[in-house]
Amino acid sequence: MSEKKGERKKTIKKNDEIIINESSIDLENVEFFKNIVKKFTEIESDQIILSIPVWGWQDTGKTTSILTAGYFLNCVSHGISLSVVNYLDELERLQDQNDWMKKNGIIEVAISSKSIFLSASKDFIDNNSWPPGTDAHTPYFFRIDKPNGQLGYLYIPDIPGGSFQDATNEAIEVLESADGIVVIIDPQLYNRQNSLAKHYKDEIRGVLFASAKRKIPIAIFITKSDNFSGIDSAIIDDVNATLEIIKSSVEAHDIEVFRTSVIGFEIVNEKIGTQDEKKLPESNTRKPELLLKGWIWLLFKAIHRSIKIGVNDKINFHPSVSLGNRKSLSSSNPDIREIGSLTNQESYPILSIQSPKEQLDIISAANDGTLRKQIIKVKDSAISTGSVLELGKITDPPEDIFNLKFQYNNGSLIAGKSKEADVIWSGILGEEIKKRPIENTIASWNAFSQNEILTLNNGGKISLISLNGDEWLTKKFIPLFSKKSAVSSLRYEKKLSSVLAIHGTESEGVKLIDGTFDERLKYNLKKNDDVIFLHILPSLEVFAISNEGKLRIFSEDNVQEIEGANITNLELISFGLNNSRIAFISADNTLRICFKDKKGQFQITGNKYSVKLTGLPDSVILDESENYVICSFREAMIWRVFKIYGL
Ligand SMILES: Nc1nc2c(ncn2[C@@H]2O[C@H](COP(=O)(O)OP(=O)(O)OP(=O)(O)O)[C@@H](O)[C@H]2O)c(=O)[nH]1
Ligand SMILES: [Mg+2]
Repeated sequence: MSEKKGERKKTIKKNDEIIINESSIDLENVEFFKNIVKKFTEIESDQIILSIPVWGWQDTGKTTSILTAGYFLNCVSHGISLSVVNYLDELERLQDQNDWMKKNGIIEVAISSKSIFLSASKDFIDNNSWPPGTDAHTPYFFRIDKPNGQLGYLYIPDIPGGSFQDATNEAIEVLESADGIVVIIDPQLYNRQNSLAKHYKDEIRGVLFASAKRKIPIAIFITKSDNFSGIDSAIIDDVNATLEIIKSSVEAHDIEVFRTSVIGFEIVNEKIGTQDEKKLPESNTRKPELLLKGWIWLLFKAIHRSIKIGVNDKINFHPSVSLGNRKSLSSSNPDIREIGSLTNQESYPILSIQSPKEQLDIISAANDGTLRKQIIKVKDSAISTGSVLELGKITDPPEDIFNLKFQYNNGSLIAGKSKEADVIWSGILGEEIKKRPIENTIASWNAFSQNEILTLNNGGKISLISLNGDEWLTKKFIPLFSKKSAVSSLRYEKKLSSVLAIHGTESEGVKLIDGTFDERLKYNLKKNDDVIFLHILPSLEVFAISNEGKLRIFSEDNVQEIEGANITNLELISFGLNNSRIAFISADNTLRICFKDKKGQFQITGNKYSVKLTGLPDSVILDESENYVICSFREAMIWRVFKIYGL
């Protein structure tokens, strides 16, 4: 009994008094870190989801502060750790319970954030380089752990400083759904005596007042508080004193000022010697404790606030991560613009593979089957061509090589006709991509691994075929559908360990575990009989085209017909990696994008924001980041590169 009582005391109840007690922290205490570890350990709550934007002007230290917190916070020493979300099952469960999460595509945000954070950390932590200026909204989505378990999730929208300066819709939205805010202040800029500095100070006051009014905890970071920045400490003292005055006049229950640095005050110029000044000190010599303290304080306050008032149901995750420039971010109109072209091309793009930021890695093929990787660098909405690498050859290529469907899987390339295929080419990119017959003609296929393909034949049989020496052999099969149809699509969904298939008017799924078909799954889609093209998207909605060229998206309970999309050329449709966007050429020779708007509805770009092409391209490739489209014209030997803005 007595033990139970003790436990209850620790639990945070929805009672203001206890909460204020539990959430009070003494920032000056020498044992701050030790105490906070204990306090985080004691929190008991359901999974919490927080949204914490970092406000600041351009180049003041927003991205660096986020990357530092993401890497250095460690629950054993700080009470809290941030990590990428790798296992999505828990998040899926949360998403199932919350419609707003579904609408926002929280899973997609987690997936894209993982690769963004891991690659940014590589530069910032391992290579000691400062991050490039943020040129589009970048979602950071972390799992929050405390010493004895998972606490929940943290969304940090990193939007360009320019968006805050211009007060774009995006800036307004992230501020509106905040559970707490970091306000970054560049002491040098703040201290200047000119009209820009006056404007800067006015804006800071504005954001502090607005956040205080919304009663969210506010952490003010005076950034670059280190010797490395060369900012005089007297300036920092001055700025600190002014901010303390504002702080005491602001009526938020929680507001604190922190002098922060991603490097640490102790590291002085001498230490870095003659190194390139632009390089950061080695990550293991950095001491960002004060910055971490600011984050810890803010997260602790925001977590308690969230426990008290309940989960945030207004977070806007901005699922479509665009690379639009600062100007276009202020407009919410999706817009496609040409940013350059490549002339005298003897190869034509067939596929885009994952590439570093500001770069497109395009695999191209020539008529004779020669494969190449073409690097295209993108900077400030202009392109330049990088190196070209020969990557082996497709042996015995068909005449219509560009009409094949290509899939890239962990270094290997698989190709075949998208319909009625009786041969499949496969091999490691860089070596020979060999042609081999398959036992049955297939209606659709999907690479399952380097040497395995899932196929669906006209009769409705799903097979897992694998490469055995020089032959494709059926390993396992299951007759899933009873009617014959030549129009079908299948998709292996890793998260569900399942194959989902649509075959004419029928649809069904089946578990695929350890290479064996297991129980069947319901996958009831609305019936649609006049379709000539089907493609299952990762959301399990289906992108379909009717025999009259109408575009329809159908799901379990709905068929959405999208006005104005007349698609007659089925070869000129390109699905991005996440399939949150689809590029296509409509019958009027116009390059358009089909995308999901913030409400979760599919739309297409209208005439004004699409590109009318003079001739019909031979191929259309939406790049892997889904921000660029490449259209190639064989006769003219040209690739035209387009950028998608405003999504
Ligand atoms: N000395 C010092 N310099 C810093 C620190 N943080 C940032 N900087 C400098 O400020 C520059 C900009 O930092 P970012 O974090 O990229 O700035 P941002 O606010 O994200 O800028 P935008 O993305 O353009 O809006 C860095 O490249 C560094 O040169 C710091 O703690 N100490
Ligand atoms: Mg930035």
